Amino acid sequence: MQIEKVTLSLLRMTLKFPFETSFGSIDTRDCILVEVTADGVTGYGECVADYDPGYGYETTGTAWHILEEFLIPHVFRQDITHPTDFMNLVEWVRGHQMAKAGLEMALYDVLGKQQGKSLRQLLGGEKDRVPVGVSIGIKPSPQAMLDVAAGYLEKGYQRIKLKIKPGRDVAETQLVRNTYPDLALQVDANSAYTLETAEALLPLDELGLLLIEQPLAEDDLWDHSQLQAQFSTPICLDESIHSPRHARQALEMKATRVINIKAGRVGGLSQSVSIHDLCQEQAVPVWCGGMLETGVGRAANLALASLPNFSLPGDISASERYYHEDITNELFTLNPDSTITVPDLPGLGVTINRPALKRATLRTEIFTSENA
Ligand code: OSB
Ligand code: MG
Repeated sequence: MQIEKVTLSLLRMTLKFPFETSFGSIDTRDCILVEVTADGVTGYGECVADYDPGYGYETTGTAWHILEEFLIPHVFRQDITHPTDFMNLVEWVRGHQMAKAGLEMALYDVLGKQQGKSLRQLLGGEKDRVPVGVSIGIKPSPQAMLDVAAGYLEKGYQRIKLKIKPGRDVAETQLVRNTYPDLALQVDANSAYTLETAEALLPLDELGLLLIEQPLAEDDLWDHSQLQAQFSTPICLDESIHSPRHARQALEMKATRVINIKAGRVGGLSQSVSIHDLCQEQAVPVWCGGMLETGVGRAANLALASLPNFSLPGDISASERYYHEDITNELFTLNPDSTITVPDLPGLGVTINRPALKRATLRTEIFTSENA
């Protein structure tokens, strides 16, 4: 494909409810929409970096810089036949996985539209509906957490994830567990503990949780292996895994028994498939994480989660759970069996709601082979 034009748009999406994690509370979610035109076909990608570097080091500011200065000029100079070419081409850019993944997703959308194949087909997905759950932010009290969980169960979600941080952890998880003894339940600490302070989480090991997600720092692979040895509940790594290599090392070190795959965090969809395949060979379950995506990134997550070893429900909730106004015309809804249907139109299978996009856009810049 010969890339003719790339448009970046910085978006600020207004959440229906504040979302609190161990690294902060947000009312709005920023991201970058990447629009690629190649051979007359336009594809979309979502770069999931947020305004601030609380989840990882990337921000919309760093991602814009890396895209503008390095990734976009590079793709204008190359002939790319498949998105996996792109990943090899930009390997020389160290890190910045979210910036790479945003552009790569748009290339997949273009390729799918050119070939008349859905992203699910391009990635080798099988399921046409994928099991999903909901990720609930930290609340001011255990009772408030329980009330919110009850509301989502009423809507039909069959798997709940509770965000936790020191002091807002055991009591809320125990309350939800005692109220719903059979619920598929898991927690996510977003790196809020150290090997020492994580001792406070030992009571969670009695609650039959599916997994405990990212208790320790991103670069604490070794300490995660020490912690896993103290817990019978599987530890699941999110922030720590940036590549198939990290995934292999974490498994060899027994730092994790489950992996949360987010295409943004690992440099794109093709790397996500590699991690999926590696885990499948070792009978290690994976699931699709979420970054509060718009309809664009949500469509990609659904396609990814349709691969066979995505054996735990994903953090891919219905569109209505997130934003006052999404930027796609297609809105994803929850099926009664706690699944969401995977799009099957060519590419991502979504179209852009232009007026909504315009309302969410803070800044746009167009790059062509002449000005990049
Ligand atoms: O750690 O999984 C996480 C959102 C932003 C940053 C990190 C995380 C999350 C979520 C949201 O848990 C999941 C979703 O998109 O519904
Ligand atoms: Mg997480």
